[in-house]
Amino acid sequence: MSSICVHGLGYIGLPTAAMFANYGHDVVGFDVNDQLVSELNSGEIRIDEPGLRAFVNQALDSSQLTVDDEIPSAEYHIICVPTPLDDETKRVNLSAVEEAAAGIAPTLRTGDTVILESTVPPGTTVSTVKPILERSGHSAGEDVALVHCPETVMPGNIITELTENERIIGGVNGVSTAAAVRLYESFVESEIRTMVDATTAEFVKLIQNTYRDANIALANEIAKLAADYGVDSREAIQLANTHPRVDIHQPGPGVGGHCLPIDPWFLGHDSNKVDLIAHAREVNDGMAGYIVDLLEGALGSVTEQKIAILGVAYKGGVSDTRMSPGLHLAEELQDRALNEPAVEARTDGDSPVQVSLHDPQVTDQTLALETLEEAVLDADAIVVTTDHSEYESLDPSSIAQKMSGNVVVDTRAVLDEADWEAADLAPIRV
Ligand code: SAJ
Repeated sequence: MSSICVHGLGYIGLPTAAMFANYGHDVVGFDVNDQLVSELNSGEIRIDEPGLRAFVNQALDSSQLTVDDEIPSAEYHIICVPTPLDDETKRVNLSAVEEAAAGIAPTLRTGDTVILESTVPPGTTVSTVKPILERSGHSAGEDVALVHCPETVMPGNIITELTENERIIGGVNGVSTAAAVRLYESFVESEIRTMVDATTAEFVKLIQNTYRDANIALANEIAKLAADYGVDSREAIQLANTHPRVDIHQPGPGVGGHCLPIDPWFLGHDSNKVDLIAHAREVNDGMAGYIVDLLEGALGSVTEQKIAILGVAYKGGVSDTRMSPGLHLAEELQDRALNEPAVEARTDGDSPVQVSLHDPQVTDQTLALETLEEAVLDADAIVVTTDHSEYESLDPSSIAQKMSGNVVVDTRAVLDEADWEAADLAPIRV
């Protein structure tokens, strides 16, 4: 068993720290946020993830996991801090990674291993983390080990995927890679794949999410084309996917979460070869505008209308609203209505479109979410933007009674078309 310090106790760091602790390692979870540290020390878990509360409490109760606001010496340091994208420049902000490496450097002893799990542009482990660690006088790849081991877990299924997913590990040298493999072998049940170097591991992680983003962009473009030809895009994609070498993803209201909308930008960070990948990002971000076009086609204009958005979680079954397509659509509706010439001339300051938000899983108090009844009451149109299972069983006739219009856009194909048609609310599908 090893001593481990996990840096950053968020979506990835906290379950990772608890996992190593529950497998018998001595783990210290470190975070720069004092408030978070004291919450965790009293057993409070902010992150809403199935099974996480009990899993972390098990680790804390056994004292295999302790949470601290100071960095201890440890045989393994695992960096799981955020690497946000600057929206304007589309470049990564590595300050949390730099700060973590600078905090680790003075604690390093010969034989220790530093593992970067945060998603980063190719080359970051070697060009950013390595020189900061080497301020300690140690040399990465000689007397201390340094690797990139990206996380690959899906929010909503993190604890299971931590053990069941394959891992990729790339060290600055073979000794580094072997040191990390020994550690992850303690709980990973799948294959651990070793890469020739850290940059390859960084690159592989990014092309996985970029593949998914570009594939969804293709599905979204297919959906728009299918509408022009009067073809059902979902049925067409399902039939196309019966071919053994075709795997087209599902169209929708755009792509949310903290990975797919960001990682393609990291891939092109220090290269000018990005072309289709950037365009795919635009296609996915442009879906909100396409949905407003559909609404305008059905309503004439969105100005002075009430639109109910059902779903602000970025995908079904989670309460996470990061980069939410539903919230993006709400902004797009306001922008489109504000740009109507008649509205531009208005001076009363009232919002030209009324947007109500509903989500059965999101608890964020800052979002002014309404009950389903309130959200759809007197609505001219409703748009389903998240594939929550709760939406599959909505009762169209009771919704029809509350709405004042009859426009329904189902961007996730969750509504039963025949039932909704029978209630005179034939859904427009994306
Ligand atoms: N989406 C579609 N159509 C699809 C599939 C997804 O529109 O066919 C949308 C979702 O609704 C959501 C967005 O894409 O808005 C992203 O959801 P997701 O389920 O594709 O992925 P994430 O962001 O929850 O997690 C991804 C996963 N990466 C891959 O599957 C390659 C996960 O394994 C990674 O660990 C995670 O990114 C990450 O942390 O990088």
